[in-house]
Amino acid sequence: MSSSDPTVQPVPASVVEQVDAADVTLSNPKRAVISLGSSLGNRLETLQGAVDALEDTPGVRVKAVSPVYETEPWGVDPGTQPNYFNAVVLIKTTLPPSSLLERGHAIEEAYRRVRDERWGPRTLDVDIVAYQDVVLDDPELTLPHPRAHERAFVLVPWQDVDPEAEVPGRGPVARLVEQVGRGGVAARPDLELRLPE
Ligand code: PH2
Ligand code: MG
Ligand code: MG
Repeated sequence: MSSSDPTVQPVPASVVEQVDAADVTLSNPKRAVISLGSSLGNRLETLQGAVDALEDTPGVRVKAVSPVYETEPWGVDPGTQPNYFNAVVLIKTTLPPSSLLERGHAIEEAYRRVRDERWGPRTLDVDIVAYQDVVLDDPELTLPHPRAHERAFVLVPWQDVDPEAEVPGRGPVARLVEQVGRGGVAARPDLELRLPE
């Protein structure tokens, strides 16, 4: 049925406005991509806890959870830190990026993450990798994540859950995976994260 269908009556402007306003807060969720990492404690349990905590967040629905990868710590001298478990989660959310960031930090806190060393080992890291196609350079939050496009531990699981994905401003995830390679990123098919019901 097209809008020129003579049986379709025009909707009064006031109703259109109300519907639009409701749309923004309730029925117009945004896509976001979250990277999870853990290198201390029970890494798998921690990642599952983070997935569940995201789903328990009002205004967040977890749509997909990637396979688990065991990854060499990036950004530090080889052999000086334990390996990470990494995964990527696709969500739909009505939260703005700043609230999502806050929630990510609260989930990290729940796992008693201490931030003493940049790129030090951590029980849990929750990073917003991308939010829709938003490009944002704010001191609090850079979108997309400023290093996502060069990190196989983000790109490889992201490609698994969304093969067509693009890093806003950087190009297709599949091409970036080709560029950075899969070194230091090993699938752990013996491990699995559950998609919350
Ligand atoms: N996170 C970092 C620094 N280095 N290396 C791996 N393999 N996985 C991570 O999640 C990771 C890292 C800072 O957030
Ligand atoms: Mg990080
Ligand atoms: Mg972080």
